[in-house]
Amino acid sequence: MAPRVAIIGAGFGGLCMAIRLQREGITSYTVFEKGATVGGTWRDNSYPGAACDIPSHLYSYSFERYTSWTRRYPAQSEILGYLEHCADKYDVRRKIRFNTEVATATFTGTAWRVTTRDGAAEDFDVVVAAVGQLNRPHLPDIPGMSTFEGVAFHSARWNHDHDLTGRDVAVIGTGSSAAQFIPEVAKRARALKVFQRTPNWVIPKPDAEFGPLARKAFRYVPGLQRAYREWIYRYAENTLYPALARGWSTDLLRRRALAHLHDQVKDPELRAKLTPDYPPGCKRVVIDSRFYPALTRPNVEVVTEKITRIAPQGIETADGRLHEVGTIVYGTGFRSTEFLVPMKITGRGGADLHEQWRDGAEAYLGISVPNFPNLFLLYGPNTNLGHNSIIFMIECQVAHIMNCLPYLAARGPMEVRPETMAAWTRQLNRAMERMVWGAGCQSWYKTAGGRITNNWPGPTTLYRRLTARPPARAYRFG
Ligand code: N01
Repeated sequence: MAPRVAIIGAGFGGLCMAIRLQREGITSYTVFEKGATVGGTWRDNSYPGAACDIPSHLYSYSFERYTSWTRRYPAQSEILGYLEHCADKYDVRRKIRFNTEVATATFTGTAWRVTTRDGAAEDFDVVVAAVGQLNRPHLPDIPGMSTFEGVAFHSARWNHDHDLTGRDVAVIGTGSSAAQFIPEVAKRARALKVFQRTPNWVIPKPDAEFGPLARKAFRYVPGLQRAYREWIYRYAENTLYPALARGWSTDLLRRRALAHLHDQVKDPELRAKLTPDYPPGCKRVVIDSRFYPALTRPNVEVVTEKITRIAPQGIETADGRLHEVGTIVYGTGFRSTEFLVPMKITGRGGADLHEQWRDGAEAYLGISVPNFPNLFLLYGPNTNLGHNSIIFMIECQVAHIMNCLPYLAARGPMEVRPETMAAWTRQLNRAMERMVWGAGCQSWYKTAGGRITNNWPGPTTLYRRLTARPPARAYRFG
């Protein structure tokens, strides 16, 4: 009998899992989705200018080539359209329970009992958690935040009812999200103050619309889409990855970013503010061509003084200035190291997943956790990338889980062996040593204790090989 599978989340990961099951004829699955539509982070991040900085043809499933991409880098609305298209084409939408948030998952010895916030409970053989790494907004802990008398919101919960036209606006944060919405806010606001704590390395995003000829070619020339996708993938793997591994292209990346800064920012004082003092790639490189020009507009000021307090009228900085604004947008990122929070996941013998992960989340292949049989993670610990498409990683993970299903169906619940997990962690730590992420910067890749729990330190080709290995030796059964 086919296993009963609970999938948590209907973003890129959850949909990929559902589609693979559906295509293999396994229909005994349910997708739990807390929101009202598919899309996950691409549904939640609807801020003006939201787009992907990975090219459309690579930021999509390998099995679902799409002829509707209108540009090299997809806008958020296009990605959502793509995911809606996939949900319909593969007929998985009817298996999704929308507005249904999973509260707990408990291993009973033979099955997983999944309960939802509305109190309903149901048993499954397998749980696939596909909630992503960037699903919970991080709001900073700045004194006085609650006293602010204007309108404040986080970039992932954009207040579309609040028109910014003619207003005095502050943006806190200058990561990849802020870099995308700052140009849009700058166009509308009377005055915009950008509070930058740490400058980022920024490289250009060579975006362009596909002309009618290119779109026709992608539609009708056999193999063109596949070849184009392969080319982008290889390019990222062979030029960007070595920069993150402190290899041959490190200096190239630095020079590219500095040249971009010099081209777009002529004022030496502003340029100095925007020049990072840590190696490129240590924090996620921002890929954007519109960010710097927005910062040079006459109505925009980049503030680098430390924020000391939020006052009713605005933001106070360490130099004693009060920056009066009526709107604060928090572009302050996500609670990225708190995997699977706020769900309570209880494994064999009452093991609590978050207790087990108190020093940082870890999972074999980023997928399986000792003491948690038949629980699989998509986009789990140490599977994020700084250089290539996360959809590639998700497809590797789904393939691994699909390989596991016949084993657990035949031999009972499967759980990664403790010695496999220990060897995995050792290898990961060794590989991590050469990566640039440890080079003295703070980033969302790390826990407060400095452990890198989010990123995959190898080439993605290696990850594909490792996840494709037959699972029997790594797991124990029953
Ligand atoms: O978040 P971030 P993000 N006081 O964590 C600042 C993905 N993404 O939403 O650097 C002052 O990168 C913080 O400062 P610092 C992508 O992977 C993908 O922008 O910590 N400032 C930083 O500037 C990306 O990396 C796409 O010193 C404070 C900012 O807030 C990830 O999402 C598009 C502060 C947070 O930056 C997250 O990006 C967009 C404080 N107390 C995003 N606390 C694609 O195109 C935080 N900050 C695929």
